[in-house]
Amino acid sequence: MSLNTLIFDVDGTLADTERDGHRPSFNLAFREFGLDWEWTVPLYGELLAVTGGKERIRHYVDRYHPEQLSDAHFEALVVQLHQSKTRHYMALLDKGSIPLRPGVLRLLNEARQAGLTLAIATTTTPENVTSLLSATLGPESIGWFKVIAAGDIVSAKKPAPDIYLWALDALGISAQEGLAFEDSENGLRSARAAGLPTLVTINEYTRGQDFSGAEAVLSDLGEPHQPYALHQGALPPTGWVDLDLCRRIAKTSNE
Ligand code: XBP
Ligand code: MG
Repeated sequence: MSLNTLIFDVDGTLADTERDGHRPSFNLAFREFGLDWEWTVPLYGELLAVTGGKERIRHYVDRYHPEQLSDAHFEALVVQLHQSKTRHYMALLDKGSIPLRPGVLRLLNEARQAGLTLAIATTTTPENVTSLLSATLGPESIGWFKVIAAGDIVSAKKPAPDIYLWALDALGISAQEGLAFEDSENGLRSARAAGLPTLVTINEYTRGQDFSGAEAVLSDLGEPHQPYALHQGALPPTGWVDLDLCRRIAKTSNE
C-alpha cells in the first residue's frame, strides 16, 4: 500500500493555537462568568496533559477547586464556560492573529497538486477548525479536506486512538495508506495506536515529551529558506518536509 492521505492534527500542528489562542479564551470565559480563575502560561502547560476543553476545565476544577464538583449546576457550568470560550476563540481567530506554522501551506499545496487526500483528526471543537482554516487559508480551504474528524464525534479523546480510527473509517483507507502529523505525546499515542506512521513537529509546550514511536521529530515542517531542525529519527538533519520525504517516511514505516 502506498501513501495516499495526509492526516493533520490542528492545535500545535497546523498552528500554534494553545498559548495565545485557547488559553486566553478560557480566561475570558472565566471572567465572563465572574470566576477569578486564571490559566497562566505555565499552568496551562500542565493542564494540556488533558485533551479537550471541557475535559480540561473539569480536570482543573478537580485539582484546584474540588469544592465546586458537588455543585448541582457544575456540569451545566462547564458546558456554558466552554461555549463562551469557543466564542472568544473564534473571534480571536477571525482577527487573523494566529498564523499557520512554517511549511504547512507549502505541504498542503504540494499534496493537493499531486492528488493526495487531506484530512484532519483533532480533539478541538469543529467550529475552531473551520474558523482557523477560513482565517488562514480562506473559506474554500475547508473543502480541501475530505474528512474533518473533530471534537465530541468520539467520546474517548486523544491519547485514545478513536478519533484517528474514526477518520480512517470515514476515509475508507487503511493506516498503511496514511501519514499523521502531530505535535504532542497525546496526539502521537493516539495516531500510533490507530496504526498510523506519525511525524511530530514540536512546539514550546511539547518539547521534552516522550516521542518514542514517531517516525521523526522535527522543529517544524521547514521551508527552503527556513529549514527544520531534526530532533529524533533517521531524516536529514535539516531540510523541509515535502511529499517525497513523506512517501519515504511512510514506505520505511511499512517495511
Ligand atoms: C487539542 C486540545 C483541545 C484544545 C481546545 O489537542 O487538547 O482541547 O486545547 O479545544 P490535540 P476545545 O491537538 O491533540 O487534538 O476547547 O475546542 O476542546
Ligand atoms: Mg495537537
